[in-house]
Amino acid sequence: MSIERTLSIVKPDAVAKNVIGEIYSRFEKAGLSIVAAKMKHLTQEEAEGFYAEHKERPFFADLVAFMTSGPVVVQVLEGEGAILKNRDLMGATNPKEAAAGTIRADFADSIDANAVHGSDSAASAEREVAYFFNDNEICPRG
Ligand code: IDP
Repeated sequence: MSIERTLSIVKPDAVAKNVIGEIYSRFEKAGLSIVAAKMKHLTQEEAEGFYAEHKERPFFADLVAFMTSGPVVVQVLEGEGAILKNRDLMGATNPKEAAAGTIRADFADSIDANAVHGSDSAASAEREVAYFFNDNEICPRG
């Protein structure tokens, strides 16, 4: 396994529940480092662009409405096998199907409001990190 970077988002439901720190703690305890972070309230255009691959899906409008409903925290996680490790920490998309102890099992209420986003492949991670961060905003651990 090699050192990877992945894009993570603490979604509006988790920000509203005041569990940013608890979610960050899970990343760090799993050996992932937060190497870039920002809080922002996504615009309609930013959310639509980020989820462009889902444009034709029936849930697209709801997804964009949810992601723009309040502030999010966007971060780059770095570490050994970071992409898969973060997906394992998150749990299944639908929290009802998420394994016990995962972020979505513990903090998500529904498939719409499911607490976190994480890149699902190396190609997605590269696109998604670049979507939110310039190279000079990323502070790798040396
Ligand atoms: P992921 O976030 O686990 O990678 P994706 O399939 O990439 O899941 O879907 C992106 C987001 O779209 C999900 O996190 C969820 O919020 C939303 N979503 C996915 N499938 C559905 C659905 O069937 N109904 C409503 N929302 C959905």
